[in-house]
Amino acid sequence: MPISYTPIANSTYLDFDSYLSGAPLPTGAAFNFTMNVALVFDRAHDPTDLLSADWGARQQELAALNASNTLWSTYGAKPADYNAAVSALAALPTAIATFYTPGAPANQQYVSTPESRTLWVSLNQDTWTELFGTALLKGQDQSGSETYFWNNSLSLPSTLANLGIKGLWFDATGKLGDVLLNPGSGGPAALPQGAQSIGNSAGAAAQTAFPSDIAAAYYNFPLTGALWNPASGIAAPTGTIGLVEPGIGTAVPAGSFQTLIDAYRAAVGINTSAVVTDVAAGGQSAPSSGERSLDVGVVTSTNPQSPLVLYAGSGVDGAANGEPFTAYQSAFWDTVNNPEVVTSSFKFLASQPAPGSPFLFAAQQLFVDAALRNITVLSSVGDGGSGYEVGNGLTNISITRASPYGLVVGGTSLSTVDAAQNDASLATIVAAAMAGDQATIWQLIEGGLTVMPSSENQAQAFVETVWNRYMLHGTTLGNGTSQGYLSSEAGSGGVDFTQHVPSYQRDFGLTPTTSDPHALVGRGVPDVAAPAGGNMFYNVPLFDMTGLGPDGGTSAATPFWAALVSQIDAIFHDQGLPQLGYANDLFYIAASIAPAAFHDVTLGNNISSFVLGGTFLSDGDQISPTGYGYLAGPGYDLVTGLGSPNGVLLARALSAIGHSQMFFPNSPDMLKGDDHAGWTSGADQSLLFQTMSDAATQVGIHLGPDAFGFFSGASNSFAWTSQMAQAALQSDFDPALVTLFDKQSQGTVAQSLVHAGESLSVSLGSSSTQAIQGTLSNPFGFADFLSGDGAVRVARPVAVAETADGGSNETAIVRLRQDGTDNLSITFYRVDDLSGTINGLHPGDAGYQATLQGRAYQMTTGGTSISGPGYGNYEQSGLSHVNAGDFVAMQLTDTTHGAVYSGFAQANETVNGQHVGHLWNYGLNTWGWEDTYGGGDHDYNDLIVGLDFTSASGHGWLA
Ligand SMILES: [Ca+2]
Ligand SMILES: [Ca+2]
Ligand SMILES: [Ca+2]
Repeated sequence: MPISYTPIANSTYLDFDSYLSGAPLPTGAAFNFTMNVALVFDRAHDPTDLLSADWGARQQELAALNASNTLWSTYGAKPADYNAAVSALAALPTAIATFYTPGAPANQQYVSTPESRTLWVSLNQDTWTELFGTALLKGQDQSGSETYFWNNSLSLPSTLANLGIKGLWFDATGKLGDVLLNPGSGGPAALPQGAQSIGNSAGAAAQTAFPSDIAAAYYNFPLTGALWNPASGIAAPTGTIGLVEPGIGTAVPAGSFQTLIDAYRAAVGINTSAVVTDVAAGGQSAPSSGERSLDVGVVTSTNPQSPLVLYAGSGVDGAANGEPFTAYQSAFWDTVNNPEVVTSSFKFLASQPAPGSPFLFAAQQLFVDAALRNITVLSSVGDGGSGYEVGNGLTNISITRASPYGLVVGGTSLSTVDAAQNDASLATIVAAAMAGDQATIWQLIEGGLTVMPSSENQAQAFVETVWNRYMLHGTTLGNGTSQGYLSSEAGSGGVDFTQHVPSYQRDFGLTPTTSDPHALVGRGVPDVAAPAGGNMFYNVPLFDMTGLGPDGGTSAATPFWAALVSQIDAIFHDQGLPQLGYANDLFYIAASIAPAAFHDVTLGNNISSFVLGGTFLSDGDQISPTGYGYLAGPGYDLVTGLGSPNGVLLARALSAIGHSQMFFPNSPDMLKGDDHAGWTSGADQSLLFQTMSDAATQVGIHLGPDAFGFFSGASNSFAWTSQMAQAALQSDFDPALVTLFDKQSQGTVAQSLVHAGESLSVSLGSSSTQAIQGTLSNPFGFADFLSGDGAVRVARPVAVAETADGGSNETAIVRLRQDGTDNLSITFYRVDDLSGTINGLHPGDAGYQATLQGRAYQMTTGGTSISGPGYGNYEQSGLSHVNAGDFVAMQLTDTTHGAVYSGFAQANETVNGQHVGHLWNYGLNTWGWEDTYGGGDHDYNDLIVGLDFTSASGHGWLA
């Protein structure tokens, strides 16, 4: 009886890796082969609701599902369908064998289990045709390269098609290639001569350092010094990190991997052996591998305490091809070593599958498995610039690795003062910074600068730009072997238009759109970035794991971020939190409420789209540049994402968010609602209304049926921002940078009591506003209402003590930075509600002041108040005996002038009949004070105050 087939939608050969190509198929003929193929099943239940819950709820649900052993009966394949498929395959005229053995341990070479929804089968020229209804052919594509391909669509026998098989993948590395569009006459675009992007041309002055030194010196990783060094005896126990090393694993050309990695560690200054495991059931071959040397070198140098597991995937035995998909899969399903973090710089066999294709389904669902296994996956965005080395004239990214459940890492170039002074492309910015130009230095601070630029500090970080080494001389891109569009010299980045914008990017206010003529919207990548070369290289083992040498690429930036995530996991465990797992949303919340957690990269581009053929020469090939790509800029951009990390500030922000979501889900948010439904007040509370506008403007605040308005002058260009205030709360932030930006006036702040449930909206001039990131920041006590004319920050003047693990009798860390010359002192006290009431008395009432003193927190430095550190300076203290959910208010005393100011304006002096606000909110539990009677210069930075309710917990590694 002939087999009845059901076609698989979107499964032509071009759907596999050539979406939008429209090219003719290769031509060729049948041939003999053996290939292992993954049949990927649908899930028994859709995990979307689980994965779109907030992180805290997600972690609790995953823990409950694991405890009841129902995680995979819920979200794996339906076992009955899976087993029926095994039987149906065996019942075909030519029985098809699988890698699944019921009741036996999972096959380590090819993960084939109902839980993983994957059934690997071994096919040959006959069984392929029997299974898919069309032959696999071998031929040549239009460029003359050998490739396998098929005609028409793939089908499945109808007995199988109804069992939930939705995805397909192939262990056929290098055999199923993409097919490019006939290049036609696209381009050429006008390009500048010379370096295509700034900050990558220091040449011999480019720096090389051990990854651990880069982490400590430039990215403020939390576990450095004694917390890093195993010899100290107090180094933090960072968890297991999985490295995707397809087909390679721990095989080396000569010597033993253990001896070689330990020799590298010794060079770094690590006196213990690495704990290394390989998972290589299908064998591994022994080539030199730059990718592996980067992964191993960066991770083991930065996190010497982390056990490493290297995954060779299907390996090299039998018909295996070590396709990266198989190595990702064995990492995600390693229930023996259970890596918390998995990093990969290897792209899948296909990068450009069609939406709705079984190929994209297989790749996307693999990352969902990782999220459900509570693994954080770091994926490199790739090194091919905006064109991704695909000559279709468009911007491209690796669609198969742009999962919303993976953290995608882009590349930057970090220039020290020394490198910058030797990089002609940075001459203008160096000259301006050295001359003290405020605009330039302000921009550098947003990029992470912490020390006033000076020729005296040659090793100090100066500026971080996009990693892009493309170079044009006449019509020649590159120098023959490198620095052209086909030589992996720039961070990729762009838009995966096959999926919707992830909720965390939408909530951040992003609508990522391709810059090519298609202008398609989707998921933006990367999410984050780190150094990848240019003017800063990592000192790592050579390709054969011997010796030392400089290397880079997003393949270095990615394990660098993996090491940081692993450090944060160790801190989370120490504080009583689960590991981060899938946590992309937390990183976007952190960027919104704690912007100094990221170095914002604002300079450079990754433009490198092209078509094959034409009058330009790139790496020996004739091309025509088409000029589409992406620019770095303020905030999130499609080259460097949210930016590179300030590790400690990021860890503190994630800790605050993590504890808030896990232990304070019912703490009343400042506001309820969103821009679509409108906002209402989440509580009876006092709220600040802070105007931030380049021009003078009228502000309207609409509260329920009532409204009030006020006039605000323009904000000064360097009025302090959340980023500046939070950066300044680092002990090593240069006082000279603090005082350089003194006396920068803010706009007007008003303050009002608002009732729970009252609607709230803001207008600026004649414009309405939207709280673009309001859903992210509002749980942390503020929201910025924006229009084209500026913004009004609605914020609480009171901190809610969301303590670690919801604990009481805790210590809250207080960080202070002074940018006023008076002698100052600050008192923290507990109030009964968010309006500042104490025992029925309201701020400003007679007797309030005396009652307040009885509510003052004891400082860990003694007494119930703390003096300011002096002009430009920093100091740190703590509040003792803080209980979960305490409402913490503040009062400033200017002892020079004998004045006392409340965080509640109603208790303060009046000017023109209006009470003067002395407090300004700067994001996550951070405020600034204006110390002058009547408002003075309105710069609200005279004393910057940060409260941190979680960093003292555990060992206090973030304190
Ligand atoms: Ca940026
Ligand atoms: Ca002032
Ligand atoms: Ca000041």
